[in-house]
Amino acid sequence: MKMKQATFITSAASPSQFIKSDKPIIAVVGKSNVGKSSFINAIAGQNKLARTSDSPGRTRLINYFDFGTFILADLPGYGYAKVSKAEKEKWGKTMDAFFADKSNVDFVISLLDLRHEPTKDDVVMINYLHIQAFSYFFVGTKADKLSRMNVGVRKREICKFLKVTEDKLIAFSSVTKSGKDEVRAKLDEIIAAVNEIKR
Ligand SMILES: Nc1nc2c(ncn2[C@@H]2O[C@H](COP(=O)(O)OP(=O)(O)OP(=O)(O)O)[C@@H](O)[C@H]2O)c(=O)[nH]1
Ligand SMILES: [Mg+2]
Repeated sequence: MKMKQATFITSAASPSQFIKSDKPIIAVVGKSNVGKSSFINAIAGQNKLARTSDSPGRTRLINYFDFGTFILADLPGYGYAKVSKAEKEKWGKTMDAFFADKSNVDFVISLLDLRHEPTKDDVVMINYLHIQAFSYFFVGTKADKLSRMNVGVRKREICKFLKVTEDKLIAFSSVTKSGKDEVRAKLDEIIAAVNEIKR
């Protein structure tokens, strides 16, 4: 994939600020701290495009990034216990509004921590995507924290747990950039498919 330098487009705090585009809009979802912003930076090959943080709940808005041939939307993470009830409700409403209108999103990348079994919140999110008939694939983050053998083991276990075939999950590390070529190849496929539909 030839890729121009990715750029920040805008942040959306509410539905009126969601963007529309002729380019495929690909949403990155996952629990707080799973590595969504780091993933976006790794794909862009830029360290400071999306803000990352050691403390979960950093990304509170939908942040959009233009990758030239497609747009990535960095969604606020779910499942962060220390967020207030009011804030959780606001998050839920924003997400519902985002996914309710198919012109907001063409494809979803669901990030899971490769080291662990998907959480209850992960399962809720994935079921939601499934029921709403979204197209998605999985990225297992923090692969650098596992041995090579365990990457394979965890990949198989998570796919079994989710009842999906292994081609649906790419093991990834924002630290070593392992899995980046695979993700880019997958993105190429998605972009071609979405453009076919959008045209
Ligand atoms: N070792 C390792 N650490 C990672 C990886 N990806 C992210 N991290 C670390 O995990 C923490 C959270 O990363 P973020 O990218 O900010 O996570 P996020 O999903 O955007 O979090 P929120 O915005 O809070 O929802 C940071 O300390 C990152 O450095 C990875 O592939 N390997
Ligand atoms: Mg983030």
